[in-house]
Amino acid sequence: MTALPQLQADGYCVIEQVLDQTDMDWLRSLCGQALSNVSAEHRERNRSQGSLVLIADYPEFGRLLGHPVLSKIFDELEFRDPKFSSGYIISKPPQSPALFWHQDWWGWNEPSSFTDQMAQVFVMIYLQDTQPQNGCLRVIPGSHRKLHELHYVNAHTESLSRVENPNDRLFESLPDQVAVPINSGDVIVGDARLIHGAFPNEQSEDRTLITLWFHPNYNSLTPALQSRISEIFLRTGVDTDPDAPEKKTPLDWPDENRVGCDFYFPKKLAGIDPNPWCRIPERQ
Ligand SMILES: O=C(O)CCC(=O)C(=O)O
Repeated sequence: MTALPQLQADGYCVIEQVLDQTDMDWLRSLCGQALSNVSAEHRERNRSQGSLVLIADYPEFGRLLGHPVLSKIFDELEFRDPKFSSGYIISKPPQSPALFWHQDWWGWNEPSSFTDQMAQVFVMIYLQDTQPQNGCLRVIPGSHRKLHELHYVNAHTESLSRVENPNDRLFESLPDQVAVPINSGDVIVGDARLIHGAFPNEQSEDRTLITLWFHPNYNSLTPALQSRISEIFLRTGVDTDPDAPEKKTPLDWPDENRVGCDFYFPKKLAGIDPNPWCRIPERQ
């Protein structure tokens, strides 16, 4: 299946070998510098993820946002008006636990959440070959459109992030899971509604990933959703990285880092209340 039909049917697709060795070396070096600033407390608080570092603090990531490979992928996937909200470096140390099962959509009050409309997608770039043994992505295919029992569980809790109960079922394998092994240079795109998680990293090297969040058809979203997206972009009303050295947003980036990517930045909507956080769908 080509990328767009797979994304529509399964809720994710893998686009193979689009970033070259130079890109990957540069990303590994940039993420390595950012991760060297991560505190032990941050690691403890995000034990399941491994780390959760906002790329907004590192203006050099403008080059990734503006990379022609991304716009080519978006064209292929027929994203008409993609806007960026946030991005994270998620790095699992050696011998670290699974990432809990979850989905990332927060606008379930909006009726379009139950249609084919994709309001938010992840773009995942793993910085090394990644298989089940070193913590690759695992997904429940089709769960972006067919609600699963796990959609009704709030997985975005501090306790799960800290792995306070390693026996929680959200860390376990599921009968309907599919592993998504990839090679360095591949890019995964997936619908935020998809139930997904990651295997434990059982190997002796870090497993590092960059997740970028985009809104493929931003201009077709309600003003309330657009307003929340702008808040996320501006790091107001939510902050997953409270101990970051300075709280930058991409609007603080020097011009040289914004050029070629600022058309992805959502505009601030004056006088429009942001959509309430609604991370769990109502039972249909
Ligand atoms: O760590 C991973 O492999 C997946 C990260 C993830 O699920 C996310 O960014 O939402």
